[in-house]
Amino acid sequence: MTPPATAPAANNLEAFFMPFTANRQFKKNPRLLARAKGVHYWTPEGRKVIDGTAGLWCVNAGHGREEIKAAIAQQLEEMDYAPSFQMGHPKSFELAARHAAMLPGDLDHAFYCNSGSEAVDSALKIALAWQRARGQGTRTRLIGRERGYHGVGFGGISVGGMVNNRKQWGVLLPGVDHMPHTHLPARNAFSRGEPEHGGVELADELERIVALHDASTIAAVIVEPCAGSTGYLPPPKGYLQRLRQICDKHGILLIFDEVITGFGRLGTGFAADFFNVIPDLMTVAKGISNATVPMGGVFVRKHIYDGLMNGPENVVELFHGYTYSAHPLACAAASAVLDIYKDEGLFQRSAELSKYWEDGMHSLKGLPGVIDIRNLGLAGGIDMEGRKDAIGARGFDTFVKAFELGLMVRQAADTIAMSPPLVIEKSQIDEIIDLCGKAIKATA
Ligand code: PXG
Repeated sequence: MTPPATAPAANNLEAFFMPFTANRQFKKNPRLLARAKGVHYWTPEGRKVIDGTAGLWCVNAGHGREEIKAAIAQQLEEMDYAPSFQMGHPKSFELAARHAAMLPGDLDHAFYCNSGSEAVDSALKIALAWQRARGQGTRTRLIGRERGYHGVGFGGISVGGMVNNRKQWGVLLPGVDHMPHTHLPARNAFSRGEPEHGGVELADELERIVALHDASTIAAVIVEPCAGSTGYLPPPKGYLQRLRQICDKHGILLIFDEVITGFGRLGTGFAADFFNVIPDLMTVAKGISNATVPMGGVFVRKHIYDGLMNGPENVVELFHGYTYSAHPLACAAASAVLDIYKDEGLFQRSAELSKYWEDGMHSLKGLPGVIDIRNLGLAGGIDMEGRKDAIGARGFDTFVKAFELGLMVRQAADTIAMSPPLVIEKSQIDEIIDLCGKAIKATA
């Protein structure tokens, strides 16, 4: 179904202070999206663009899903809003029970919020509160990783490791340290799936950090199981398993930030399933609601929840939450999304398509300036050689060219990342790869 073209865009773009955007450059030469259905966007002029990125890694079930629309509309009719502080509404409990049932291991309690950034800050706070509740209040350090992206709250940028997201904001949280990132192009370039080399030795860097600070000062380690925003970096074999062992050995909580990997991206419900490593806490957002209503969450294991349920019963156990925690519209949307994932077997579909996707991505090897291609599940990254003295220029030009050709990709410096909706067809994967290749050639 092709949505009709809409009226021309407003002619004044000045007032909106755009996020993570070169505002002045954009406003001189804007790229606008006006409609979406399935795996396509349409510009205000009616030009069709295939969505190679599921929006921003979030529209896993495809755009314009009628079932989600109906669930949101019905909820709006019944009750627009209800507080979740000292009150409750049925859909929040129902959703949490559904999430608990689909999560691996004993990740069986859900805390809800409105975004990945809030999920990360909530998880870090829960980790600190839990350590304190079990009498280990000296454990206040948080360990992240270079090139990590954990959203834009002060907690998230502190444990995050992307320099541009940190350098404008001063000293950030104190007592944070970082493990090295896991990108080893000299040893692992053009890996298909999990890279072979370096997993255990990279994870062992955590031992070095523990030796430096002493385990008694460290509350938690947070990592994306497969780094997303930095250009899609699948972890080398054995890495996450080893991190789990080290955390267990030292009483450190392990947090998986599954804002991108959660809800089917790797062909399993969660990366925790894919790697068979159960974190103590897991953060999610994006695919939880198919991006229809903003929502995030922290899933916690039984011992974390139980550890906080102490003291007098009339005392609030966690002094944390948001006005819109478990917003009824978000819960209604998230529940409808779970039905779609299940009824259409979308996680399985993602797994089945991942080999075809891998072959497509790696067919771009040999294009001018392409120095690495990586993939895992239904996503991947392509590194291009940067232009002399102009880091990111080639990447940006490639992103713009792709959009002109009718493909949406994401760009981080000179890396292109793609992560199509899980409802993508093989012929549409062919189209994405073809257009991406053309954009790369055009900017050589
Ligand atoms: N954690 C991870 C792992 C993420 O990928 C967040 C937290 C923050 O989520 P919110 O909902 O607060 O944005 C993210 C978000 C990109 C891109 O181009 C990635 C994200 C957001 C925007 C762009 O890679 N990830």
